[in-house]
Amino acid sequence: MTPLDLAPPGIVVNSMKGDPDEHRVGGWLAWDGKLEGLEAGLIGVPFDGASVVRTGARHGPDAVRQAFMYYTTFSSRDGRAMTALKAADLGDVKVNLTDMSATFTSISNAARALVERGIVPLSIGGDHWVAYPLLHGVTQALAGKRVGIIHFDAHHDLRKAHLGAESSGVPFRKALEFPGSPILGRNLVQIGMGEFANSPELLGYAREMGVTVVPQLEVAERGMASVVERAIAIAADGTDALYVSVDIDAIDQSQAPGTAAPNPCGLDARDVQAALRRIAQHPKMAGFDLVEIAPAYDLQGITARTGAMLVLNVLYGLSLSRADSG
Ligand SMILES: [Mn+2]
Repeated sequence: MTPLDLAPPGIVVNSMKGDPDEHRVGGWLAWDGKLEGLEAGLIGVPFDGASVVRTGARHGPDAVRQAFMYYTTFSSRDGRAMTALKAADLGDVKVNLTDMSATFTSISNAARALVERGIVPLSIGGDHWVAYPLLHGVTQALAGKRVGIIHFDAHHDLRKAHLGAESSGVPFRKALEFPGSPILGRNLVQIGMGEFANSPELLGYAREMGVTVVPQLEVAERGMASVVERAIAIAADGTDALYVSVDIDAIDQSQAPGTAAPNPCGLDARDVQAALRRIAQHPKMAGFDLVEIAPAYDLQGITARTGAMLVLNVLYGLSLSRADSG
C-alpha cells in the first residue's frame, strides 16, 4: 500500500473547538492521526509552479482553511449535520516549487494512498496542473477501473503544452492521454467555459475526443440542475468512479475575484453549490479538487469563503451518500 506522507496543515483555525454548541468545521476536521475508518480526507496541494497567468494559488489551501472558521457542519435546509461522515484535514502534500517531476510523484502518491484506503481525497490547490497528478494517483489506486470526470472551469484546460512545457492549461488533455489512462473523452464533461476565454483548437480537440462541453451561456439558458443531471449520466456511463474538478475561475468574479484569471460573466456560486452537493451524493464519487484560489488577488477573503463553502457542500453530499447506504 502506498504510504501517506504529508506535512501538517499550515494553519488550523479552531479557536472555538471547546464550545459544544459551536459545531465549527475546523473542530470537526481536526485529525487524530488515524487513517482507519476515514471516509474523506482533505489535503492541501500548495503548488503553483505551473501557472502561466499569475501565480499565488500555493496559498489557496491555508486561505480556505482559514475561511472554515465562519462555518459549521449543519445544513439549515435539511436540518441535519454532516458529522456522521468520518472526515479530517490531513495536511499538505510535500511539493517542491522548483521540481515539477518530484511534485508530480508526491501529489500522485498522496491521492493514490487515500483512494487505496477507501478515503475520498478532497484536494485544495494549487494551480490547475495539480489535477493531472491527482487524477493519475486516483487511477493508479483504481487499477483496471474506468473514471469519469465532471470539470467546472471557464477554460478547457485541454492544451497540449505552453511553449513546449506542461502548465496549468494542460491537466485534462494529460489525464486523457497518459499511458494506460482509464479516462475516456466521452466520460469527461466540462461545465462553464467562458466567452472569449478559449480557442477553436481546444474546442476542436474536445469534440475529437468526444468530450461534452457546456459553456457558461448554455448553463444560463438551460439551468444548472438539468446540466448536472446530464453531466452525471455521461460521466457515470460505463465508469466505476467519478472525479470532480473545480477551477474557482468558473465562478463569477463578484464571488471569486481572487484567482489568476477572474471571470466577469461566470457561473453563480449558488448554482455550483447545488451542483456539487448533488454530484457528491453519487455512490461512484471518488475524488475532488478545488483549484486556483489565489489569496493575494482576493478581496477581503471573498474567494476563500466561496471555496470553503464549495468544499463543505462536497463533504455534505458525501455525508448524505454514506447515510443512505448505511
Ligand atoms: Mn482550470
